[in-house]
Amino acid sequence: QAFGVFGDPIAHSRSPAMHGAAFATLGLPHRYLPFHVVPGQLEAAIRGAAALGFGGVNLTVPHKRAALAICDQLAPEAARVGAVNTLRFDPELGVVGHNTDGVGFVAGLAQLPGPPLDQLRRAVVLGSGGASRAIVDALLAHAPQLELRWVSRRPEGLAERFPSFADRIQPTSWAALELDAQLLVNTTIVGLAEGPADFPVPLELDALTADARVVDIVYPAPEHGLLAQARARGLPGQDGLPMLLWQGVRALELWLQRELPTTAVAAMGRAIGIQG
Ligand code: SKM
Repeated sequence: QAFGVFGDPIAHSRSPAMHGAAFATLGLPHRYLPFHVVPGQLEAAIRGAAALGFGGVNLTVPHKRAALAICDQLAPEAARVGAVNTLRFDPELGVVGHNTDGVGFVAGLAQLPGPPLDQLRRAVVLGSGGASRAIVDALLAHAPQLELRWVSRRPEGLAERFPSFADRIQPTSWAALELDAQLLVNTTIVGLAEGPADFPVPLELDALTADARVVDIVYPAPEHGLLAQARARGLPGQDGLPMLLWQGVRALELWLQRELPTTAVAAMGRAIGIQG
């Protein structure tokens, strides 16, 4: 069976190597290919893949929102987040849209030492773009005690995006940012040397708690960026590769309708240069 990833651009994607490694380990004859799909062709590409008997596809930038309207059914998290990164072509249900970015983030985070999610009380998420919405949703869904500070240049209306979690979201401007938290997640270009002038770089990480973790989903993370600062303070940190790995694992589990063995997860991690 065929699988793939649609994006524009797409040449940089590590998903083909990652999923290919899983199929090899599982002894499956499936194929996973990258496809350059421009926005105007998204619907035709999805219908075409379904007609050709693909099992499913991943969607990456810039297709995750546009795909919502093309899906026949949406999984609850995809509807909440307002974005789809995994399509499953189901003979009865049609095109089913899922979002595995959030659960992928949470699974990656669990690999870093620190308090378990159900004990997490305070987190800061920098940025309000597509990736951050999936992360905010998954964190609030998995960490019932969590109060989350969501930092954006335009914080107005952020909490209302998640009616079921609105009372646990504190929309915050960059100017009012306070970092007394157990988890700092960066989904912006903060830390990149060429970031815009109004981004506060470097951030002052001193206020993070002693058990705090830092995740910078930009990858490869810049040498002088947040992860380097975290490392200098002895705090555990990770870049975006664990999230990439685990969103792929969860997508593949949806397509194959079974849990992946650790050998397959490890092979997928090796294919992108990390430990799974
Ligand atoms: O959500 C993922 C997507 O499933 C695949 C991907 C990639 O291949 O680079 C990146 C993320 O957007």
